[in-house]
Amino acid sequence: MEKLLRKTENLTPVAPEALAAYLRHGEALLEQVNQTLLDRTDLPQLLGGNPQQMMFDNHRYHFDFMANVFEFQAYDMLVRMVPWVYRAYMSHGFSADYFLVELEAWVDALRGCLAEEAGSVVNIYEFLLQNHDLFLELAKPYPESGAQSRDDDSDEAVFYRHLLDGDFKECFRLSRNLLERSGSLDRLYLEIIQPAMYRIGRDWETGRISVAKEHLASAIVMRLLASIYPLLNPPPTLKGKVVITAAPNEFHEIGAWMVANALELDGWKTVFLGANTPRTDLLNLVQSEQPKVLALSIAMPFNLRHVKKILHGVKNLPCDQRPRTLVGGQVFRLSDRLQQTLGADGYADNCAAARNLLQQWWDGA
Ligand code: B12
Repeated sequence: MEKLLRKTENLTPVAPEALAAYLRHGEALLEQVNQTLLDRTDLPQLLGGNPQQMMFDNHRYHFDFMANVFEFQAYDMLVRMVPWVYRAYMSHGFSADYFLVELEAWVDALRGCLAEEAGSVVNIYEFLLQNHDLFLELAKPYPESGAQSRDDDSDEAVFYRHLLDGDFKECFRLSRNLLERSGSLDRLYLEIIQPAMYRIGRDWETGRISVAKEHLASAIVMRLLASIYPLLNPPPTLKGKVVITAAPNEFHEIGAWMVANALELDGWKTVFLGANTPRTDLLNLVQSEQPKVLALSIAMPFNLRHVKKILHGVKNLPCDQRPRTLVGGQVFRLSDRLQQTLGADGYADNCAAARNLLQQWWDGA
């Protein structure tokens, strides 16, 4: 990975006009790439027997992702994501050659649709093609974790196995016991539920569990977040109001929900909106609720551009209605550039760090 990260230092930024052309021609590019793949007689082998829809979805995700890479010039995010893409799709049967064929199809489509603006964009695709073998190397499957085995009797491993079994009652029992013993919601969230959900994600990524099993685990965790929290008797509101939401098109809401619960327990008045809140509605709500802080959660790189627009909208609000902005979520672990480029007032890596940062803001306010 270090080698690839160093190589990205020589990549030239994609000019704003080239990004605009890429976005303008998006549908034509996608149609051409899809058609090139559909014309191949070896397509069933390239897709490993998967439905063509999976390939169409991949091309659209790819396009949205690359637009964000170009906008934020986040080539570190690019090289950290590509091994994930290779691993996830190959675990589900796609062949390694699929990526070479697909990337070549993008280069042809870009040269055809973007004409002279294509240069800097094509360079990035050529970088991906030249480094295919390194990406393949980095996409090797994860080693077995051992948490599936009954030998590992740590709370986190036991919780994870109950999640895999779809056993809400056992997950609840374990969580309540742990809270009674430690009295710490941070411990339950950060040492038990969060790592167990990261494992569930890797299991889905590597094809060990189905989408249905992953949904079951998410549903259990959401039932837990709703049912365990009231046991802690939330205190009266002593501090300001915080609006917390996942970004537009962001369906990962569990992390933001943890942040909301942790802040509410710390005396903040929280307005938690859940997943996928549209930008205009969110900005209207900020104006009517007038919170001290707007907190945004982002897991998927393709949602960064939406957040940039929201932050821009907040900056344009009249001074007396402008909340401080806080961002967090897994996307920030993919690139060092994002926090700075997005320009939010703060970032926190988890719910405990969010609480500490807001306390500093409250004390300083
Ligand atoms: C559950 C889940 C889903 C569920 C979400 C259900 C729900 N109601 O939330 C569903 C099925 C909707 C889903 C969909 C998808 N998912 Co998903 N999902 C997950 C999974 C397994 C768990 C997420 C989770 O709850 N984690 C636990 C929480 C507690 O952790 P967290 O989000 O990091 O939050 C903590 C911190 O980041 C931070 N934080 C979070 N938000 C905020 C906000 C602020 C303001 C602050 C300060 C801090 C903060 O504090 C939190 C608590 O400490 C993850 C695996 C993983 N690694 O998390 C994959 C994962 C995130 N998903 C993934 C993918 C690819 C997808 C899909 C694209 C799949 C698909 N092909 O459709 C879609 C994308 C949909 C979309 N547009 O958003 C990938 C992302 C890969 C990547 N690097 O980009 C992951 C990593 C799985 C994997 N290993 O491959 N997913």
